[in-house]
Amino acid sequence: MSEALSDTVTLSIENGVAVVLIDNPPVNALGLSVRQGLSAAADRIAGDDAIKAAVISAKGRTFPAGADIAEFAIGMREPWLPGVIQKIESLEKPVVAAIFGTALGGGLELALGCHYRVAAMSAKMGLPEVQLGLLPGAGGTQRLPRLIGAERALQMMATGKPVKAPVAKQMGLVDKVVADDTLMAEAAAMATAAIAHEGPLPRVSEKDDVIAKDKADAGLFDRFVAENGRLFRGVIAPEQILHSVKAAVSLPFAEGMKAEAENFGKLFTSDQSRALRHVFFAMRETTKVPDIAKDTPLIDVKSVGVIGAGTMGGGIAMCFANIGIPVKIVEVKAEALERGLGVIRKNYEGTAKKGRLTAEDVETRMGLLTGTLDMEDLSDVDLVIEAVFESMEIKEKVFSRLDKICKPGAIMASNTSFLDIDHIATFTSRPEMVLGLHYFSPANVMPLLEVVRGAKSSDSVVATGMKLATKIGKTPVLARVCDGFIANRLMYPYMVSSQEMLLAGTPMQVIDAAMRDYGFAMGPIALLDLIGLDVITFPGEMTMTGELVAQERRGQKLNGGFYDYDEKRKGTPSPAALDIVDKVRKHRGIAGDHELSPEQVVAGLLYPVVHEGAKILEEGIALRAGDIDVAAILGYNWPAYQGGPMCWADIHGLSKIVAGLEAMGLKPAELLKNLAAEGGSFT
Ligand code: 3H9
Repeated sequence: MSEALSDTVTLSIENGVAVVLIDNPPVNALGLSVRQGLSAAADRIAGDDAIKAAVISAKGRTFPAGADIAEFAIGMREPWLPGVIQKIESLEKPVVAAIFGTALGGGLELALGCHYRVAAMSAKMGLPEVQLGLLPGAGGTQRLPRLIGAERALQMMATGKPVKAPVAKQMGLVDKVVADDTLMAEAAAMATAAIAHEGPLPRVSEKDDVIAKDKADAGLFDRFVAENGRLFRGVIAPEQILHSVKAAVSLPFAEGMKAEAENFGKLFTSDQSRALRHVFFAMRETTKVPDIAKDTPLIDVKSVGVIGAGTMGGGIAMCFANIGIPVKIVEVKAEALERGLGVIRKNYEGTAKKGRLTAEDVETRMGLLTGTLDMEDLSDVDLVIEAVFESMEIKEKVFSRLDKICKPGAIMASNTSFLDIDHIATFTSRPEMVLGLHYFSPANVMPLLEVVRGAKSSDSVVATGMKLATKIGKTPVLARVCDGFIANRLMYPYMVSSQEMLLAGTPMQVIDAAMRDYGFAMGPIALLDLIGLDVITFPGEMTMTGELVAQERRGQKLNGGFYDYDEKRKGTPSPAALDIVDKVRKHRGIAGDHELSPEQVVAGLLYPVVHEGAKILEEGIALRAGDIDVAAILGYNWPAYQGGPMCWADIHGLSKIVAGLEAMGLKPAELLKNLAAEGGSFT
């Protein structure tokens, strides 16, 4: 008989062993009622003589995957998790954690508070709090080093990467790893065996043999920082994790816990954590389309056709071959087809060289790709994705032919990055089957897929597009039709403003450094060089990119661009480009003496992005501000710890942005102005 201790925790007793089960779907997060239930369980275990030992585990798919992140925003109530875990560890009867699924964050900390840990073979364990801009705040920074040593603990906490059960066993993180289907029986047996065990219970907080070595190693922390510099760049949580682990090594447990709580508090209220928590939920929300019913029938996509074997087409084809779906690739000329297939093979072989694919995988995937010069061969595929040259005339030719070739029920998609999907749909007799699937280059790598919903696209077609995106490992963001959809439209003003700023007198390296300091991997001018100067067209009759291209400088791919590049791809401002900057200034009558500070650069480049984002929302192109943030983060490497443009705007201050835009001579979007006026926010 099991007894409910709270809405989400039950206890049953079998042969003197109390089995405490958490049942809080979907991931058994440690919300208020779970903490209440666990606290009550500890009281019961302590006070009931019929109970000699206990097992803590969960129902459903996983041992708790952490604190309830949703609760952070609404304010947490007692009992707090660190106290609950302490109460369990202090029990005088043995408690075993039976771990399966993903024991993450507070979930793993709960397991660390138990006296013994047994894990299912398929389980994973980790402390991913850093990815939310936090640190493990329920004793994790104090107990983990005592168990596996400070260095490994730092590694796990600063990267947030989980380890698999066998590795956890090797590290000493768990006592035993067992076959998945025997977990509960093994845990009960372990608890029963522990009843007979004499001497004090093994409490991690009382262990000091492992960290004794760390205490003696004076250079440990400096070494960790020196070897892992990139983990600390821009973000504040790793530093606080480091301080907390230092406390674990140098202070008694209780004092270390105080230090951990203090450091957790600093992060909890930080802008970075607010931003990263927003991103966590935004990433998971993009698949939700409010006006499409959950039970909308999906179209079964068992085969795909891709038109165009260029860089885009090839990358798109790989996405499907990677998950075992056969792809027919159509080209006009045999050489282009051969070249395209050759590039794909080289790509796969490169991955195999890095050890991430076997030679057999390469052949299996290549075996799923068939090249053809005849579009008629697409008569039996379930989905066609067109990735040909961006010209409406060519799209017309392709889609009107596809309309004749494709079987009824086949989806016809375009990978266009700016052309009107609704217009493309008119080239067919079945506009409801047409949508945009906009990949980012390289298509097999970039995690974003914009699913573009035409005015007539059917719900089934849209729902299938969204589902398919997750199947091929992408995060879909739904967009309505407009020039540039979400990510490219959003970032165009950023690129344009960077050109204007350079002409007005801020040196390119100052612009780029300001945006690197903000958190981008590279600034906008260097980014242009990387994308290629012939890819984006800027307004004005004489543009710097136009002049550079006229000199055969197309960026990193050809002769350098704004920068000259050495063999290590390190760029220095090019004298040729500086001449062109001068030439364009003269032509346009710009003095070029207006140099901005780094803060002004950030404002000058990002305020126009926020303005554009507000228009994208206003026009209903994106469903939510969070979708825009996800598109910027996944499509343009916007630093996640800044939350994406809309969340950043909320944190930065909407009124400040409105005033800044007006000072730049721009009329802020209505939505932005209204939100600023009423003290509202995008996210
Ligand atoms: C922490 O523990 C702090 C402590 O150290 C200190 C406290 C004092 N809370 O990802 P999925 C939801 S910080 C609330 O799609 P999967 C998620 O939003 C926490 N909700 O599934 C989604 O909802 P919906 C440290 C959560 O199978 C649904 O569950 N822990 C939480 O691809 C399914 O999620 C972490 O950071 C949560 N903790 O992946 C772990 N977790 O269906 C965060 C998930 O409405 N979680 N949800 O969209 C994960 O990494 C993945 O969710 C997991 C499952 C691997 C568990």
